[in-house]
Amino acid sequence: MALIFATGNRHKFEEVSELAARHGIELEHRDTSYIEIQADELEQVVRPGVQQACALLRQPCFAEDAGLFIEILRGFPGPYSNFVFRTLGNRGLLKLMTGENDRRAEFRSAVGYCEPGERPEVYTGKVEGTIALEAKGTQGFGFDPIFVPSEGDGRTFAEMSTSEKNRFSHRARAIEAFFRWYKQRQKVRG
Ligand code: ITT
Repeated sequence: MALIFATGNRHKFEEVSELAARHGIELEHRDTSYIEIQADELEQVVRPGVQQACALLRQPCFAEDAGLFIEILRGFPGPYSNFVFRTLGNRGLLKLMTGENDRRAEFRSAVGYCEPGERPEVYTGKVEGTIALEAKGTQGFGFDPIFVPSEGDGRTFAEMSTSEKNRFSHRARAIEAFFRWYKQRQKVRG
């Protein structure tokens, strides 16, 4: 049976599909809109979100909540990344960072899996990096053009292919942890 990924973001689905294929997991996309609550931690956002998606679908599914946390801005935009991307965008964030030498930031991801009537299971991942001086690259989505991962070669996420981004990304790390647990459980259940 295919594993359902509840997300409205097709880029996320594309990234996760590649990881799923490596694990031999068949993925199904459902654009289930669920209400995202306001909270400081992504785990607190994804837990009720995936529970809601699961209740709507009446099937096991997973969801993911991600955000960009900028050190000098005390973690902004963090859990408000979606709204900030739609309003300020990359240009607005770069403007906020003008003249700033401390450009450290990290992407975080929280993946929640839920089965009907059960409490969600949550896995997290993160990647450290810096906010670039200017936007570069056309691949990926969201803040990818302004984020340079520390473990990379100086390119932004938007200058990388999906499989390159998956080598370091917050999402790939959280998803890998989740898939390992999920496969183990499937094995135990037979
Ligand atoms: P869902 O339907 O899965 O919730 P979303 O686009 O609303 O999709 P999130 O709330 O998890 O996703 O993410 C908030 C925003 O953070 C997202 O819209 C992007 O602008 C940004 N973001 C998250 N992950 C990113 C990534 O890997 N690269 C660049 N930007 C990212």
